[in-house]
Amino acid sequence: MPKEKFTVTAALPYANGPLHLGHVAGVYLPADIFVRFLRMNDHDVAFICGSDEHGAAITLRAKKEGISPQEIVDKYNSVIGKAFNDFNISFDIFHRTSAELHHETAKDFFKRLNNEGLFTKETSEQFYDEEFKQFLADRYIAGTCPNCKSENAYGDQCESCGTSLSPADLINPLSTLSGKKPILKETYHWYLPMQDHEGWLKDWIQKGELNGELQHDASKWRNQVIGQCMSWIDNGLRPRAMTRDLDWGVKVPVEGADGKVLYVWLDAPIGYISATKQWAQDNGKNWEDYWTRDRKLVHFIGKDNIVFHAIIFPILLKAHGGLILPENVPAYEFLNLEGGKFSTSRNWAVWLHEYIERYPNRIDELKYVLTSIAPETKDSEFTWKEFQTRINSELADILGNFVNRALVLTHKYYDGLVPQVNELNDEDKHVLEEMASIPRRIAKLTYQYKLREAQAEAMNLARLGNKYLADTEPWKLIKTDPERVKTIMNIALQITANLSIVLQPFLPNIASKLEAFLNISNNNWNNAGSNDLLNAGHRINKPEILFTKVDDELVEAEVKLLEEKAKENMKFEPQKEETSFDDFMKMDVRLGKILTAEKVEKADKLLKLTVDTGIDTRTIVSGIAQHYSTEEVIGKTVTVLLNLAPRKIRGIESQGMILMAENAEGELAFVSPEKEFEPGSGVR
Ligand code: B3M
Ligand code: ZN
Repeated sequence: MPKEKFTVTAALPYANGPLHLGHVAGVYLPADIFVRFLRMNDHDVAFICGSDEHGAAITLRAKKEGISPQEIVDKYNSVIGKAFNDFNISFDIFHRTSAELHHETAKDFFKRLNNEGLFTKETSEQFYDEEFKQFLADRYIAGTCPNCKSENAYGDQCESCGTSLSPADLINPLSTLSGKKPILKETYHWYLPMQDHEGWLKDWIQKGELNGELQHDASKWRNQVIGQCMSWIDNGLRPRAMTRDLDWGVKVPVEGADGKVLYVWLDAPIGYISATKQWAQDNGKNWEDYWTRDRKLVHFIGKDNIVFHAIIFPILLKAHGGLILPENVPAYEFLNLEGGKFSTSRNWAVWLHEYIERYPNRIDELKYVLTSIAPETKDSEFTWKEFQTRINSELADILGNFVNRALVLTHKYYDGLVPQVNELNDEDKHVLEEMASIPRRIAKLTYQYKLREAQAEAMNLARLGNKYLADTEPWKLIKTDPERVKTIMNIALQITANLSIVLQPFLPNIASKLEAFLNISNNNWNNAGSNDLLNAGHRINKPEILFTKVDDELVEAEVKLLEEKAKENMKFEPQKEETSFDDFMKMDVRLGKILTAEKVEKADKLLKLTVDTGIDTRTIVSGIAQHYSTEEVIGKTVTVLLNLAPRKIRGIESQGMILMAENAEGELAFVSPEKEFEPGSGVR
């Protein structure tokens, strides 16, 4: 392949928490493999990343921890940066969007687009928290989902049914800052009228064309990327606000924009450019060489970032003018863990920095496993059992076993000197042909971003070697046909030398060890496939064991640790003792309507309610006064346990119980029907 120029980016991780294996498998490891391969093929590559340090999520975390957003991002920029370094991810730069250079770059970018009239300034009513004196970004508003009635919905999305929402859609919206009902207040923002760009976007995404000229090979784009983009476009792109009423972020660089910052998804992708600028400054290069012409821009991301990298950022790049658009956006599906989704809040995760602390000598093993299960076209699953199986049955039993035999026998028969190859038989020729074709297959797959299959091809070379030795049994032949054995061992050593090349993108540490064992240095892909990488008489070094097997105790300990950590974070009690249907049917649960409500003297948690139960009106005392005001509950249809034995509470006879839902944070919610049923309707 002719030498080309690539700018490869990996999604900027939010600096509000550590990285887990899902992030690694589904963005950073594949990006690193791709870049290592490109470098081995003498392409001109810039590998760009950094931490994404703005956005509502970071300010929320800072509020929760009682520290400043800068302290949050400083902590996680360093935790994440160290983890990448320890995991041998070979970025050319790991920058950060709170850096001054990024703020300048993002402001210049915005000003240029705004001066060219790309944005429209619109006034609208947004939710405002009077107590915190702050407009509320989408994640700061919680309420009831209009679609599934779950109370677990936010201003941008319902966490239960996933419906994309806007704050105005929420039923009973409340501010997550004060817990109070927000008011609607007029504000203005700069909007990107995305609908104006549907025309060219369609051609660019589906055919790779821009103004009739071919820009990229659309056939190499993953179906799920094109599919998601086209469904966004076919549903009609809508204007999207490119600024926010927040005090943390890149200040909007125009008159009259006090208290406003750039929308994080406007500023973060520009972070790729500012990181390139910093790297170019540090290395005496011109950043424009990496963003303005004859270069392939490749964005490695997770599937939840597709629209930002394949629709919004390309609109901005094109509008800016003079900047390249992505050649490809390899988006990954999600990796799950031991039957569940990775979850920071439930601590259901294997954190990268913790893995490295526990297994500093198993970096490449984890790389191998994660690439083997990479969620390239569908969600996949990490289990510690599969971790063990792939390391023991593939790395140790195939790669490790083959390399060890080839090197140990060379020392045993030839005192560590590569033997002369003699006449080749048909089996030898077949093996050498296969050895030559595997690097070509790996290259083809890698240029198609099929890295999981590419790694499997590299392992096929180890399988080829293992089988060749098993079939030829040099340890038996040595007594009867030592000349034949020289040929066999020479070929086995050539295969080992080829492995030290083709494994480099995937298992760089292991590949370096092979080079050290063979006493060679071979980091150019062009040498892959050759059958004379080692000359007769070349002295190899003593080998070591490449892989130690993973024992059952490690698997059990890790699964136990995961379950224990999750239990610590378990939001909810485990299930109670089993009950019977008959016992349940003894309970008389019906709908009721609250008619009146009053606070109970000297009892700050209690409300005295009168409830229409459909069969009578009765008094019920309920411990909801710290969650609801009397005004809020009057008129509500609620679920009532009618036949609970009456109890005297603070001198008031309470006849029944209002059933409430309680979440992990201790917030209460009524259990109300999704339809207006009358009081007395049965619940079972
Ligand atoms: N910070 C990553 C995420 O959505 C987001 C990527 C920005 S890349 C410009 O988790
Ligand atoms: Zn919903």
